[in-house]
Amino acid sequence: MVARTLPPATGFLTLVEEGGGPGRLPANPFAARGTVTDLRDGTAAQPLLVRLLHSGAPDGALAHRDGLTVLLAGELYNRDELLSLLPEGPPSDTKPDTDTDADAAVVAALFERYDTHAFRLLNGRFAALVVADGRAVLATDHAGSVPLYVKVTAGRLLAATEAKALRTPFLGRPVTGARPVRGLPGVHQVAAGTVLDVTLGTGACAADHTWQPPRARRILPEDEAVDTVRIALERAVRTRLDTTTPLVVISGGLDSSSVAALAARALGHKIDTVSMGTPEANEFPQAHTVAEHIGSVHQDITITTDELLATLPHTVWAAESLDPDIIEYLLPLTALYLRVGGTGRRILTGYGADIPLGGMHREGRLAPLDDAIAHDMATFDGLNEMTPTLSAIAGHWTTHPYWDRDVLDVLVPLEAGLKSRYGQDKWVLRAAMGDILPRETVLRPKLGVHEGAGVTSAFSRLLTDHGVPHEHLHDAKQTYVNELFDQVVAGGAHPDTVDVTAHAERISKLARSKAIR
Ligand code: IOT
Ligand code: MG
Repeated sequence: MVARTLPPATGFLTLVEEGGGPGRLPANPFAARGTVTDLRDGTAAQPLLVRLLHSGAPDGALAHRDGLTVLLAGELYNRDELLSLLPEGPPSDTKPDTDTDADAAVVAALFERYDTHAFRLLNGRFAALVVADGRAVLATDHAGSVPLYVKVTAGRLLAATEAKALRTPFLGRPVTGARPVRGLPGVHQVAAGTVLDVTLGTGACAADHTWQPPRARRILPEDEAVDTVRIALERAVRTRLDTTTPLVVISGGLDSSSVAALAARALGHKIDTVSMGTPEANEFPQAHTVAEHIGSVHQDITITTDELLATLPHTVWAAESLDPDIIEYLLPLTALYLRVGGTGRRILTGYGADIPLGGMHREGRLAPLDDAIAHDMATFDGLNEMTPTLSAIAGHWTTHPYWDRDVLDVLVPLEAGLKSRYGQDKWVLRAAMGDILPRETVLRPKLGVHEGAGVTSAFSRLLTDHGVPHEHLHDAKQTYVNELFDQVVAGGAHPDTVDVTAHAERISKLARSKAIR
């Protein structure tokens, strides 16, 4: 079998019509790069038009079973567990020359048995659609890490992994349990860890949670906590690897270095690592320490401030996020993905570790630390910080082991005293990785991606240089991001056509006039 680096599909756009007119898919381009294939599927009563975004082997993205069609973008990380629930063995629908246990086929078999509850069983990074018996069921993974958008009217449903793909004139009805998208009337985002059950005839929707972040905290002895974290993370990294050489984006900090070290150990051969810096700041020496320690083939990439800022529109275009802080975190990663080269790489990151571990929270007291964790776990939905589209604009697929469902179920509920201990933040992770990372990496304090590479200063300076007063900086960044969103997501403009400097000038004028008032 040919090594499959990327999932069978990394995105989709689909139209389901009750009664089945000929129907047409909107022609909006995806931000994600890849081969696009249009297919007609479903039944005569419920024809399904599908535009798949894939890397050359889309067969596994669709599965059928007794009048049921499953469409899946992304991948599952607990296939073995799931297959153990299917005593009749692996699903048979797929062609003999493809994986017999293609993820979509596993979902189809589980759906037949468990209906929507099937999605409570899955640990993965996916957006899915199931069409059966007058219903269209849409689901995201526990973290909504592959965004999923929908537009519904009686008898018709459009769904896509990018909101911009759903720019169409027809008016959608309000969708219960899903968030409206700015500037795209009728378009809603399916919530994280949610399954949305749509009755096609009426367009009525019912949402149900498949996962929620734990609120209770577990008290564990140090050793047990450390072992549990190590085992969970090891499994999450292992299931995210295939037979190809992965690329791990490392900052030289604890989170990403841990992923790289575990990946290198799991594969038993050299992996690739890369880190980015700007001419103003970088953490290259720290990254080199890690690369040498784990024996990776390492590359440094320096990205100029101008190049970084020029990527702002691409970051909003890819992430479809309206949060200026998130855009700031994602900006250097977008620029890095655009520069790593190669085709269709499988990229692992340390993204998200700081959320369940409270790594961005810099004071030792436990109550505010646990509050910050509870708050961040309750507010991540819709920020799209984990979206695979960020790297898909360069044709790559990312996956984030710390946001594996089972890793979160270990990390989030650990009592705060295991996260902040002996004067160290993220103590339990440091202790769990002590034997496979250099001592200085294990002891390094946290630097955010936006700090280590001098990114905050770049975005801020773009605005302050144009006269935005400091006290209006955050507001100005919000307006800046909103307007970018209006152009490249809601407006359908290509990010290359956006002049970031002219945009900054306009926003600055606005901010200055506000400051005067
Ligand atoms: P940070 O933890 O610095 O970076 C996230 C990941 O991006 C790293 O684990 C690493 O894989 C990659 N990365 C960062 N810097 C570099 C670099 N210079 N070169 C190569 N790869 C790099 C923000 C942050 O500080 O990221 N993200 C936090 C918090 C998110 C907040 N979101 C929320 N509250 N909803 C995080 O947990 O990742
Ligand atoms: Mg981190």
